Amino acid sequence: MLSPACSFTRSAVRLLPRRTRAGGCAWCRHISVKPGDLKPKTVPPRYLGQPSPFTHPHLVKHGEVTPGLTQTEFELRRQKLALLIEAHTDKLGPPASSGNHVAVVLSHPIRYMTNDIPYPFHQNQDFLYLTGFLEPDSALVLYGRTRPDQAILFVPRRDPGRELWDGPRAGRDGAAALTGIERVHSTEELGLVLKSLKGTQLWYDSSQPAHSRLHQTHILPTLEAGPAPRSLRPLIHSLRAIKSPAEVSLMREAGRITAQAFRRTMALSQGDVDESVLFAKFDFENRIHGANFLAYPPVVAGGNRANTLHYINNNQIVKDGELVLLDGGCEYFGYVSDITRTWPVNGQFSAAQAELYEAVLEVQRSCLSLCSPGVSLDHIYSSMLALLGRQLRRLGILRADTSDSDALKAARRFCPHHVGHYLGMDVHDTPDLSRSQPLQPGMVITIEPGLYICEDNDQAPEHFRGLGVRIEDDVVIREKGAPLILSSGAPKTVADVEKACGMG
Ligand SMILES: [Mn+2]
Repeated sequence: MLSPACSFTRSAVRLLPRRTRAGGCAWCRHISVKPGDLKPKTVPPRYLGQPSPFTHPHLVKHGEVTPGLTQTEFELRRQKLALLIEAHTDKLGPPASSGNHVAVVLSHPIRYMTNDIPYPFHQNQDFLYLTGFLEPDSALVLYGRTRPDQAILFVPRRDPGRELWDGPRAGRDGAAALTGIERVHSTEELGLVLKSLKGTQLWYDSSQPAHSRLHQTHILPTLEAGPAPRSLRPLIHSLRAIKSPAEVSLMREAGRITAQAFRRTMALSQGDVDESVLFAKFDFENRIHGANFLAYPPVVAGGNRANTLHYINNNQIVKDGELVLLDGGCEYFGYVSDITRTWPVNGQFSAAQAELYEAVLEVQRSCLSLCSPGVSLDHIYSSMLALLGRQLRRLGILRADTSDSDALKAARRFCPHHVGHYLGMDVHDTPDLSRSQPLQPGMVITIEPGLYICEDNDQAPEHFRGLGVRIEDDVVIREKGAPLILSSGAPKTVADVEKACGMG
């Protein structure tokens, strides 16, 4: 029987009778009650391969799949995707065969650092977005007539031999309890199930399969048998681009954690400091305050190395009197931050450093003020170039009589990257979404202008050579009023940065 203390969702409970053994709950084994027992016997809940309400009540609340995200929210995402597919079908014309649709999203495989040593597993975000399931070698199939609103989840079979090495798996019953998806099969049945759904329009991205082995074994035969699949990724990305309140809360936390990591890393600064020390401090401060890990290898670039945009060696000495540029972010239960600050390691901007820094800051502030619905990232980028061009003239890096069009060209040289990108589950989130499309409430973007003046640039005034400055914030677009800045806790004005550096 089902213990009253067992905190399952209704959908899971409906499946329970045939899975109940020995009077206990087969999924979480919350409390085992045998007929005739005077006192219920407590058995530790079974670990489901990822934090769950049963094993990690301090992280995952009842009804949630991952921290902060409920089964209902995941179900809503799948329903929205089904509606999008239906709407898209009307646009593209009827599918090649019957009116049935099947959408397939694969998980990532385990990737190996060397031999049989795996990297920490990182889930395919599209799969994670639709299921919340964190195991490799899994798949989601959505199917239905006119609208694919029925879900089947495929998960690795339980295997004591493998689980001895890799740790427990959810298995079919655990995955059903966790995700609320009632129909769960073992992954090896994926091909068979797809075959049984034949005569359908397939929605699947075959050009870059997320899992090449599952693609070859299970999907290719279906692909060869049927009409060309339609691309699914752009539809998922258009959903992922608009964040729900729960997603914004997770991103707010990621931003808060990383902002305070910046404050504490600045406090550690001193003349002559190894980039690797700042890197380690930043990593530590993110993790110790709740981040799962850094979202990407951070750039910790002292002096002229700030002009190498993707410098990630982080192994040289930043000298007394130099700036350090740190571009870093964390991942917090599937959502990331991406923040850049530039500061003097000895805690005091020189006159030239402050002048260049203030110029970038002014441009960054103007760009932030443009972040509202209807404006596109590309539009903010054009504005950034114009504003940077003006600053380059003011700083004397360009001659005062430089024409506007030449100033724009120069701005592109001194800032070779875009003003920003979409942000969410990924650092460069939803890359299928054009930056020319108007921003909408709930979108999250970065705003990150910079000016980079190489030490060998003999066109620029000498006191600016070897300086590189970027200032990057994470921004939520809101319906009305000013945008929400998720990274506002990271010191940004010259005064605040110098104060933070003096806190050590
Ligand atoms: Mn960025």
